[in-house]
Amino acid sequence: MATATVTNGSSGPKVNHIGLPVAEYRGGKSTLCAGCGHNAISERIIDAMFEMGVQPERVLKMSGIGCSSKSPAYFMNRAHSFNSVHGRMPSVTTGAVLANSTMMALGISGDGDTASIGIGQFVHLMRRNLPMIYIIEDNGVYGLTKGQFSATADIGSKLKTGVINELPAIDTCALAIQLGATFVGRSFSGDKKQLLSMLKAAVAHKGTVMLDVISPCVTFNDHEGSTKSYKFMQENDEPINEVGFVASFDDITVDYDSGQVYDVQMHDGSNLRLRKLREDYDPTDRVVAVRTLMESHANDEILTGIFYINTQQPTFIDQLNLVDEPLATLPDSVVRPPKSALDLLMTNLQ
Ligand SMILES: Cc1ncc(C[n+]2csc(CCOP(=O)(O)OP(=O)(O)O)c2C)c(N)n1
Ligand code: SF4
Ligand SMILES: [Mg+2]
Repeated sequence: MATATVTNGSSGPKVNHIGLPVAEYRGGKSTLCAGCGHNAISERIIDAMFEMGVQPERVLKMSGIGCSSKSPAYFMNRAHSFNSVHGRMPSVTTGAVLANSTMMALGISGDGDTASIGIGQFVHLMRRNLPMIYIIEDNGVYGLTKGQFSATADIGSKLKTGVINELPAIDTCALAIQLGATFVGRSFSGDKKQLLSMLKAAVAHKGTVMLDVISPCVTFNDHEGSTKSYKFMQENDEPINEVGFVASFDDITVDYDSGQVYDVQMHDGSNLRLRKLREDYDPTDRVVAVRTLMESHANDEILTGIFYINTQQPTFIDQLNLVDEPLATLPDSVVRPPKSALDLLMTNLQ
């Protein structure tokens, strides 16, 4: 795997290709429980942004409400941050990206924030292919409000109190693919290598990236009978492909057996290499992706990897044909209709 780091002289810290050390990508000290999967995801985001050489000030960290939605405070202090209302991160992010589409939006949500209260906003966001990275830190419970089942909890899974979930889970990946997201995958907070590669590829993608990351809640959902625990994931995680990523500024050649790899050219010149672990799986075919996910539920498998990718779909910004200059920085003289235009409008309404 390529790393984008070079040393800053003989004694200085390693810096990335824009000259920043990893310390510039860190955030505040986490107040989440020790061992919470969300902390591991923050660490991987720091690594991915550092290795990709993303300018921190160009990033919008967006979130809703929940332990997961608090985690943007624990990475990238130099980025802009907006902690919105429970389940409303999609609409706030849509507004922010429309106001300035030159920024990179990174939305952090929880399974409750997304699949329970926020499901209406989520489905409309996925239809639009808004350029953003949407991460669900998925622990199957409402961690912040003491561990009630969320809508991603698997049928038959058990709460600490012994309560059994009798409702089928919403598969946010299948839903996102069906609705139009153009880069969809699932990972596990405990799988450093897979998650880092997926996040780096996500940075390179132009369109909506939706990553559901299983992220165990050590306080309320890490016991026997849970399907979102560390033990369950370690035993049941079934990667569908091996995710390799070579950034455009890395000069690394990797040999693979021909026929074993899906090579995806990303917009920024990076290369995403998906080594097939299932003979017939085509990550560019939506129907295959949704069917595979549906079948995995019937077989009690927890599939991870990149399920679907489409680099050809126009983004919401392309569809709206927005001017290149961010709307947020256009002067009033351009965005405000003059009195004569308003008068004409009023006349036409009479
Ligand atoms: C409008 C509204 N309804 C309910 C709540 C209470 N509440 C806060 S966080 C939360 C659930 C969080 O669960 P999730 O998004 O899965 O995040 P986690 O804490 O598990 O990371 C709820 C129901 C709220 N803050 N606002
Ligand atoms: S309650 Fe659960 S989700 Fe919240 S910080 Fe603790 S371990 Fe993480
Ligand atoms: Mg949760």
